[in-house]
Amino acid sequence: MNRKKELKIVVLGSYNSGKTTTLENICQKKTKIEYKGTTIALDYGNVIVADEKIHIFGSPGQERFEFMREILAHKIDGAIVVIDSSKGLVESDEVIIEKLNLKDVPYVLFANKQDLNSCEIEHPQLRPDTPIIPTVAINGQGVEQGFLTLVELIKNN
Ligand SMILES: Nc1nc2c(ncn2[C@@H]2O[C@H](COP(=O)(O)OP(=O)(O)OP(=O)(O)O)[C@@H](O)[C@H]2O)c(=O)[nH]1
Ligand SMILES: [Mg+2]
Repeated sequence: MNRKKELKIVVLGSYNSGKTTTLENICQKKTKIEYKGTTIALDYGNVIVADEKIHIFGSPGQERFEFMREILAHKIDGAIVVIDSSKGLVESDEVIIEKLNLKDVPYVLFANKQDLNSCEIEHPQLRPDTPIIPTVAINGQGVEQGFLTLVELIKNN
């Protein structure tokens, strides 16, 4: 059977950076599992781009759900790392970036919460060609364009 490959993308990043809000902007169909406003298991949504289905999993940011991030990041085609620009790159973001580099997974960085005061985003492990996309997930600014940048990156990988 000639079945098209479907892509799997995961949304990673530190606690409260805006991962769930970002996923809600990308996907027409979505669901989330939260307790008191924080993701406790995962978010899931999908979207069709150029006739191709893309599955998107949003990870929980809390440290106690590290095991869930490992499960969700299994066999991914690409990743969005959502950073809270008012805090900059925090330690858990650095761990995520190092793991993505090791696995050689294409990824983009969403420098989210651009409506707040932003810090500089720099880290020696960050590949110099990493797309850094300024976003405001609460109103969708930059999100779709950033997502399509990642899809393009995956296609050219
Ligand atoms: N000002 C501002 N607030 C935002 C932005 N994006 C998200 N938020 C807010 O930040 C808070 C956390 O957003 P979530 O999308 O739940 O963040 P998360 O990364 O999924 O959080 P966890 O699942 O707990 O790690 C919410 O109150 C959002 O409304 C943004 O671009 N600007
Ligand atoms: Mg969340």
